[in-house]
Order: sequence, then structure tokens, then C-alpha cells
Amino acid sequence: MDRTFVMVKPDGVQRGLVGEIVSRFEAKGLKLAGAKLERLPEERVVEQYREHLERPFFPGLKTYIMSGPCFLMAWEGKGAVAVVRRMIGATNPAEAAPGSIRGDFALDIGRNVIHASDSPESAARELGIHFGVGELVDYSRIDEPVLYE
Ligand code: DGI
Repeated sequence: MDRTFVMVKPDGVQRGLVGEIVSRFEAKGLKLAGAKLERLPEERVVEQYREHLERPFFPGLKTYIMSGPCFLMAWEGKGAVAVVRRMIGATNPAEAAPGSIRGDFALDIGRNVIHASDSPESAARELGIHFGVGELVDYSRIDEPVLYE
């Protein structure tokens, strides 16, 4: 099964959106394979966003991500990476579709509530940055036999 890395950013945690966000992924049928609330050290923020290191917004992004705890998750299911990206919506919440998490809960690209991996390769890389092998658990959802063809 496909796995993806998802992170509620400090604005989402501080606004009390963790439960709502977890509920959406659970209701979709995805399986929670790992989760933790954590203040990210600088090295992991830099590693997470390494493709943006030279961008003008990077210093502000780093300060924001380190400003409070993030809620880190691994979600598993058929096509999980693409499914979750659609559920979180466009990077700029002003353009994110209503019904998506960014579309429903955010206004500003610099405070867009949530991160999710954008490809299977990114998912593997990002899960490796944030979770140890023993932190991801294997079990079955009781509804799996009716969730899948
Ligand atoms: O994968 P995404 O989070 O949807 O988007 P991304 O990988 O292009 O950018 C990572 C984060 O960097 C994004 O969630 C918010 C921030 N960001 C991207 N472009 C801008 C930006 N922040 C500001 N302030 N301005 C930008 O143009």
C-alpha cells in the first residue's frame, strides 16, 4: 500500500484543527500508520524544504514551521500520495478548492495549515526524515474488506 507524509503546521495545531484534519483522512478510508506532535529542529526543516533553500520566502517559512509544534503523520492507502494532495488543495489557499483543507481553513500562502508529500519519491524521503522505522506501525482497519474492490 502507498504511504504518504502529512504534517499539520503550527498554525493548524494552534487553531485546533488537528482533530478535524485527522477525521477527514480517516473518513476517506486512509489508515493512520504513524503520528506525533513535535517541535521540529532546524536541520529537519531544512531537509524537508531543501528544494526551497534559495527562495526569498524560505527564512520566513523556516521561522513559521519552527514557531510551535507540528503534528506529523504517516497515512496509508491506495494512491495515498495523490489522494491526500487533492484533499489538502492548492498551495495558495486563496486558490484552493472549497472542500479541500486549505480551501476550507486558510487564506494566506504563508499560513496554509498543512503539508503533504507531492510524489511517492518525496513521501519516502520525507517519512525517512521524520519517522524512525519502529515509529510506523502495521495493522488492519476493520473496514478494509469493504473499502477496496
Ligand atoms: O507542497 P506545497 O506545500 O503545496 O508547496 P511548495 O512545496 O511549493 O511550497 C512549500 C511551502 O512553502 C508552501 O506550503 C508555502 C511556502 N511557499 C511556497 N511558495 C510561497 C510560499 N510562502 C510564501 N510566503 N510565498 C510563496 O510564494
